[in-house]
Amino acid sequence: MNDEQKQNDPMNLNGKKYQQLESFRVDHNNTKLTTNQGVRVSDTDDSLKAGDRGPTLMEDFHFREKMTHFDHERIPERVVHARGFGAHGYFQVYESMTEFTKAKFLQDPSVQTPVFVRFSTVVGSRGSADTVRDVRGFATKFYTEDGNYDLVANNIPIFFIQDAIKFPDVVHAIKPEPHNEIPQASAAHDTFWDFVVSNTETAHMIMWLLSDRAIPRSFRMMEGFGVNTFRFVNDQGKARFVKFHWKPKLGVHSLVWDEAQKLAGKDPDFHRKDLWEAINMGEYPEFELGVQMIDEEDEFMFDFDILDPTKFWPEEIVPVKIIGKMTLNRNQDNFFAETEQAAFHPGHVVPGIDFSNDPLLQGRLFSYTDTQLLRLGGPNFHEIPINRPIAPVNNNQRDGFHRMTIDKGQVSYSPNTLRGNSPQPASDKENGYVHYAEKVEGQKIRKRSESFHDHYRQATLFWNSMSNAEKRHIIKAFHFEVGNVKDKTIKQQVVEMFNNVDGFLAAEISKGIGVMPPANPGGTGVTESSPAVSQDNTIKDARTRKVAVLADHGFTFDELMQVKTALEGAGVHVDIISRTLGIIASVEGQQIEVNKSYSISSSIMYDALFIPGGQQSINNMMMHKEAKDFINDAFAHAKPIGAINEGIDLLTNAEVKNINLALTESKGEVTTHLGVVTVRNPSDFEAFNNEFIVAIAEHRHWLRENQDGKMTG
Ligand code: HDE
Repeated sequence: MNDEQKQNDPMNLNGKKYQQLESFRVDHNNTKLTTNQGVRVSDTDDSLKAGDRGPTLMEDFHFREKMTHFDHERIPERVVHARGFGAHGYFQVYESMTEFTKAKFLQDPSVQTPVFVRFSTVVGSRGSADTVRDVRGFATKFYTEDGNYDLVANNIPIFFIQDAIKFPDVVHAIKPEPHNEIPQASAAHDTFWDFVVSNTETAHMIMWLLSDRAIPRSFRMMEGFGVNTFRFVNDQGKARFVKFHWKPKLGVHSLVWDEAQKLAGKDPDFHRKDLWEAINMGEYPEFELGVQMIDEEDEFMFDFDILDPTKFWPEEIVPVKIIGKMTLNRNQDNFFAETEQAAFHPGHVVPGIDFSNDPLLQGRLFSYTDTQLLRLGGPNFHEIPINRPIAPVNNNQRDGFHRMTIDKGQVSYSPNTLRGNSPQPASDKENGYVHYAEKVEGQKIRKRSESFHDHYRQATLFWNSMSNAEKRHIIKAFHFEVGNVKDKTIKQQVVEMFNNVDGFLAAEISKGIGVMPPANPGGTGVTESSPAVSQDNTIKDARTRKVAVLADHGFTFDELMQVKTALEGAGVHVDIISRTLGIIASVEGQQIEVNKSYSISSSIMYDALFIPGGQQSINNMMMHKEAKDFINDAFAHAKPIGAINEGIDLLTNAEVKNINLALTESKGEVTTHLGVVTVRNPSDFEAFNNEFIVAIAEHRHWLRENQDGKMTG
């Protein structure tokens, strides 16, 4: 069965959801224009007037309806995670998880469970940019045969605060300041850092937020984390604590800050476009689902509280068991109907998945429905196509705004005799949801557990786990974020607060923000690290990367084509970039089409750069600042660069002069230095292509950055 047949197979859950959505999809091809009442419209360009220069008439029902509908097109944006982008796909478990959970969608490896995923930023408005420094949301709705299960995750495994009651405070602090609505989609302002220094539980999350994790290269290259601690419960009623992970098959990769800022202006849709295009090209993003499990008996075995959402469970201590894979293989048809109207909820669980007493999770369980009631205009948003379960829905809930179901019969209460007490509660055996019978006792008290009081040890653990380049990026991020704070006392307090994490870090922060270093170097004394959290140790894969090829009239055809073919063979995309759109001709006269001109492209939109030789082509490019900008940006952003013959001279002519290009003078020898791959007079291109592809897979070549964060050869 091919993918399409599978999707249409009614026994297949994946196909079932698609079919369900199909009945709501309308393409409007070859139709006549009508009103919402189905009345055909004869003219939609002129309102009904008393004379062709006269006033518009109230009785113009088509005008009134068209305008009223338009006036009401917008709904409130999400109070957080307003900017998002969704895609459809399916999930398949690798092997039965019956030992750990009775969740049906985790039992049978042959079942494809349909999913809808919405990726998002947290702070910015709906129209803000994709590449801002922020946490990314990663919410997945599984349409399981037992009802909908939502895994409402982020790309960072911990959170700012320990108790949900502080959520309105942290969000007010990080959103634009209320008196002037500045700045948009940014944490680099006084109120946020005032909140940080006043709430030391944020320390660990700040380390992640200022790391490369918060400027992902692509939604396809991010991890997802359920953050909160949940429970798996099996059919014997045995429970285990569980944390959920999504692991991208393409590895975890990031932009650099300068690039992210420039992209926010040049291509604010960078991430959504990347996802949309990848799916359209059949490069379906894949994420493996992993779980960390802790037995109930081991709850207190760790030097952190496993219910504290400002702590992660280091993978080296609690391994991640990979249990299945999600494939995103279908773009939405309509952004509003699908992405915008999707409603996720951490409380949407199915039998086999239960909650813990994590105080952040407990509060989340209230918030999501509450906010959706307002955003989606009433209590019936579960009937919106994207939110409908494929499992049957039967209950006595009735009426309310926008009710779609026509509930038949006179009975709408329970228990009843008139309809044989239907719908009847289902027993445990019939897979009725029975909450895990955790024993709880305690005094009613507004208090934080002592076990939540350490705010720094894991922040140090995270810092210790970073590579030198990652550490440099964190320090530079502090310089930007706190450098933008106007209140000097807050800046000084930031240094004091992060001195509790690491003395060197605090001293380095102080250097860039104009305040005193800490009097005495501090720290927690934690020396361990967790290699799994460093992006240095992630999957390195060239597939789906994008390479810009700079060329002009008079390029060497063979050099361009051989490299292009090899790159495409490795799943890498190639765009020919030149001064203008149209055709360019090689030295020998062969013609190729330019994909992008300098005015509609930029180095920041690509992962790597290639410059084939050809004296005339290079001479032409030397006259153009845009070609040099491409090279200098690509070099500064630590991107792989490939050049052949005269192409190397263009590198030297730009600012890549420190690099030891002399090495490349030796005939036919490929040289790779700091991610710059060059060769002169190659006898064949294979060695060059291979090294260039390895350099692309590496993603970035951080050794180019010296200790000051400047570029060096
Ligand atoms: Fe959310 N969060 N959140 N959150 N969250 C919302 O629900 C909330 C938290 C997350 O694509 C809201 O429908 C509270 C952690 C995602 O539609 C709101 C707390 C994590 C999305 C809400 C948290 C998340 C939301 C806003 C406790 C990672 C976007 C709109 C402090 C596990 C879902 C909405 C989508 C959205 C409340 C913390 C993830 C206001 C009270 C931790 C991915 O209900």
